[in-house]
Amino acid sequence: MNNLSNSPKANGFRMPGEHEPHAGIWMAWPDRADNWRNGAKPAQEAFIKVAMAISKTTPVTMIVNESQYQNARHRLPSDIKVVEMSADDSWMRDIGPSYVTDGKERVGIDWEFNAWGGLVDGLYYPWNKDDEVAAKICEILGDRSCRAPLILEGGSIHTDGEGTLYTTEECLLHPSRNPDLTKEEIEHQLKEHLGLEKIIWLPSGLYNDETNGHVDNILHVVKPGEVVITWCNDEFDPQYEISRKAYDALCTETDAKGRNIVVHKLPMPGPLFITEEEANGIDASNGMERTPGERLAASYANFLITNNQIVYPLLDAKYDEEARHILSELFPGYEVTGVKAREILLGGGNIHCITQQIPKI
Ligand code: KQY
Repeated sequence: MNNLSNSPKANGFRMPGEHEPHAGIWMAWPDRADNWRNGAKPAQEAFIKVAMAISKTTPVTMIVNESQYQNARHRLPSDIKVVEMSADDSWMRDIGPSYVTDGKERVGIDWEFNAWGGLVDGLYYPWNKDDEVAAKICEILGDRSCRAPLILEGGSIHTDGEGTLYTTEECLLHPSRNPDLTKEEIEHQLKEHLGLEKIIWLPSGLYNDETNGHVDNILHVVKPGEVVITWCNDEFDPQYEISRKAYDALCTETDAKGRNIVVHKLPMPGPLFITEEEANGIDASNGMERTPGERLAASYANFLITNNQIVYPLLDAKYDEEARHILSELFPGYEVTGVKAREILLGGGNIHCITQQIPKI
């Protein structure tokens, strides 16, 4: 499958939307002390709560480094599978496979991973264990995998399952990802690997997002032709312009099926900032700076859709209920589960970033 003349698209494969049925969700146990405060113990509690919420509707598998295997196995409920597998950190959305299917078979697309920027502005080095995770998961599941010649993280794309992909120029055109490829060449790789017809580009992701603006922190596909984005009403906030430009880009586009895109809005939590106590609990490192007072890239759009359930981050008591209400209206008949997620946010992402779905075929 690695030769593009024999691409997944040419073979009738497409990437399903997240709203389509899932066979399982994979996660990775956090343990890096230079990303997760206090030896990652508070983050581990948050990951357990996320896994338990998901497992109400979907089987969960947690990969864990050897040194943490016993701890994870004892602390996670027995219905959550724990698999020892090496990883450099715990962002399964970005290191796991992006699955495509032809209705008979599932194939995992295995992107090249460079820790959100490699030696240009990556967040840690080395990242080789993370880079091997997607192929290992496919092998465990008995699925073929296809190594794609593109540096890309799963959180930098959202698909609708009907030929449309949403992404940001800030991330995919960043010099730290694929500087030798043109925008058209990147589009070609995406279309051929994921079975797409159209790419919709937002200019940027959320303000101060250390992933170089992953789309999953500002937008989520609700269903084909409908998305929800993080909105900001304060014209003095840097997020104000970013959200407006995203809205304008979406409203002036049609999707792969020629539909006008319906755009819903979620409130922006906060703004939220890292406290001195939180920053002091994180080991110093070269890539990930954690300074007291730094703005956190907080967004309710960073939720997971899985088998008639929405698992969304609780981030700010002032807006958590409003976010729940909006998500309940957007997903009628779905269970909407909020999980306290500040500890995940402190690591640089949220619930969507730490999960990866395996589609049902
Ligand atoms: O998908 C993501 N948002 C990953 C964030 C990585 C942050 C590493 N500190």
